[in-house]
Amino acid sequence: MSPKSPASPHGHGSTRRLTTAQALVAFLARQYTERDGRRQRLISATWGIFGHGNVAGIGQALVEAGRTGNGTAHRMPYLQGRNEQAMVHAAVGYARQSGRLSAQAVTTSIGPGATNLVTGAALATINRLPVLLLPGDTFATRPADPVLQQLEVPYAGDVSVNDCLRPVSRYFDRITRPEALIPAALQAMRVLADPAETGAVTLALPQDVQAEAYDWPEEFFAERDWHIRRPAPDTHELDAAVRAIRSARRPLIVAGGGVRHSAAEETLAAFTAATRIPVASTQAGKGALRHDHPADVGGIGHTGTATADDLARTADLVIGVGTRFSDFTTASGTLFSNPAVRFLHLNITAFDAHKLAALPLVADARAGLEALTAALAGRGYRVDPAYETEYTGAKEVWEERVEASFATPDPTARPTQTQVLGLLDDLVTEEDILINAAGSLPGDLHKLWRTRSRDQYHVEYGYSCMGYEIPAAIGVLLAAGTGQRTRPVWAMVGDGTYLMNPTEIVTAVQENLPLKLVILQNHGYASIGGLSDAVGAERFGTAYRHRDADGGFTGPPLPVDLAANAASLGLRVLRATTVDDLRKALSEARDAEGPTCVYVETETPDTVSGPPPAQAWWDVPVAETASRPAAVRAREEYDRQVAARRRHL
Ligand SMILES: Cc1ncc(C[n+]2csc(CCOP(=O)(O)OP(=O)(O)O)c2C)c(N)n1
Ligand SMILES: [Mg+2]
Repeated sequence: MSPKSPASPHGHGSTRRLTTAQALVAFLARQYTERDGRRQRLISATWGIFGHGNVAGIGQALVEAGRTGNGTAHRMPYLQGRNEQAMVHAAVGYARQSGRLSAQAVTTSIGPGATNLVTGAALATINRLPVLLLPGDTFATRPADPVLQQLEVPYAGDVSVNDCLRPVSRYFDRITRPEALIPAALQAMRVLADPAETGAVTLALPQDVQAEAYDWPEEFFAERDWHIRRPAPDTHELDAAVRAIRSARRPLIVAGGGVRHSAAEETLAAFTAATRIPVASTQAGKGALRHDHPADVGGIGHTGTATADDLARTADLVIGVGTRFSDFTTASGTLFSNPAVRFLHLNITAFDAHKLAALPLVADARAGLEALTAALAGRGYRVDPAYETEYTGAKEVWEERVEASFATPDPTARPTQTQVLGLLDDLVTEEDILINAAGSLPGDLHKLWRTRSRDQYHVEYGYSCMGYEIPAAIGVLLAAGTGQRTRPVWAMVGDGTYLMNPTEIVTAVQENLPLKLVILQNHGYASIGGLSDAVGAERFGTAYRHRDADGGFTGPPLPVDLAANAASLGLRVLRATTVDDLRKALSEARDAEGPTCVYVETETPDTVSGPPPAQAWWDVPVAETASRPAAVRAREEYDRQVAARRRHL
């Protein structure tokens, strides 16, 4: 990195001769975000797996920036992953825990390394979480097509496998000349730091361009602050929103992930304190209020509580705050069944704010709630005390259901999954963070978990991607740790999920991060097995068992030992058989300073020891014609349910 001043193609000023990769890394190390007076690095570290597509370009640049970068402030730390998809999950976990104020980059080789990013990119974009993807790409100069791992498209010479990343990226560019990096890098930062636009951002880097030198204008390497804006509502939209709230008799708030991204929890609490409007939450919004806040009525929708879902059925005004109104939230269009129901939606993206033909209130969640609170204050709006008594009472009834699911009457028995949650509930404080994404756990957690702090509940349910949990826990640990003291971070996985992606255990061991992994063994897919049963598919292909004589999988469980597997990757493993063992193991894991795993075989729950049944429907289309009776019966039920669907116009 030697400054020099040749005749610059940029007119005047000094330039620095660097490779494209060196320039990109130096640029990334000098970007900051700022919101509410807090300033932090926009890209705090770079994950990478090297191959011929990035080893000599970005790889060499990371050596310079990690070791000999000028001063510690502009170092670019490198994190070594094992699987490209998992590296994106880790970065996403980091970004979510950082409140989207800080993100990480992920560099990969060409070909399989790059296409392994696609699932992670989709997850990031769907959940509106920032991550910068830097896949290598085939030569821009095309000296010897096809090079190793090059996709040849006979009808289009400019297509590479990286084009798979376009639909899952919020910004995509291919840097085919060094100087094209300047506008592309600035656009990439704009999107990452834009609360309405953010998601996966991809800069595809042809391997020859990565290594090519160029005289960069010195200004490109100046520190740059990206203000994370909090747009205030439009006065016309605000007036309409206030009128709608003032005329509502049974309003219900649906709090989504936007409440958390905006750090609007306290503002939401102040709004409900003034209005006493109850707050239901989506998977991403759970934790917007603490579970014991009087206005919190728990999860909403297919995996919701009876309290929230009954309120949703009778609500005359549903006030969305930072939600995507997914099918799980709306019970596939069947939940909001009051004929007079209207929607008001406070969302930073106009795209979401207009869903369900809502009155849009396009604004940052915190700014919007502050404006609503102020506008309503002078007019003394508050819900009828009878409505408040109704939902407070319903909440108490649901609490009894939670108690029943968590209770462990026999300490020598094998625990059910909900009893595992009950034991954790006994153990954790507001410090602990629980991570999960798929299987039967998201439903159980959404219905039952008593969230004690704003960021305790980390369930990725935009993409519900099996295998998110372990790498995400690493990202969360990197974001949540302060000095020697890290918060207890639990990755909760089913056996199917564990098998999907255990590889980043090695990364946690390498970094000595005190990951607490809980493996719940039930020999297959309890979730999809149950769903399969309900839709007439007879649990086909959902159990991990030996083949039977008929060719199905109803034989004995497979002799796999996931505890031994986790131990082989470097975890300390505590095996628990009974409720009592498990209580001790969880407590020991919580105190552990290194990465630890608790392994438990769970009992199939009965109606008492299991989770409450679904309180609302979810649309999974059933075979319209079939010869087997299970599917015929399931279709009859399906037709009955689908008849209740409404289009909100
Ligand atoms: C990557 C990925 N593939 C497939 C699915 C569909 N799916 C959802 S849950 C599930 C089974 C999860 O099994 P396990 O982790 O053992 O949890 P359990 O259902 O037993 O609670 C599957 C296959 C998914 N969500 N993610
Ligand atoms: Mg399972």
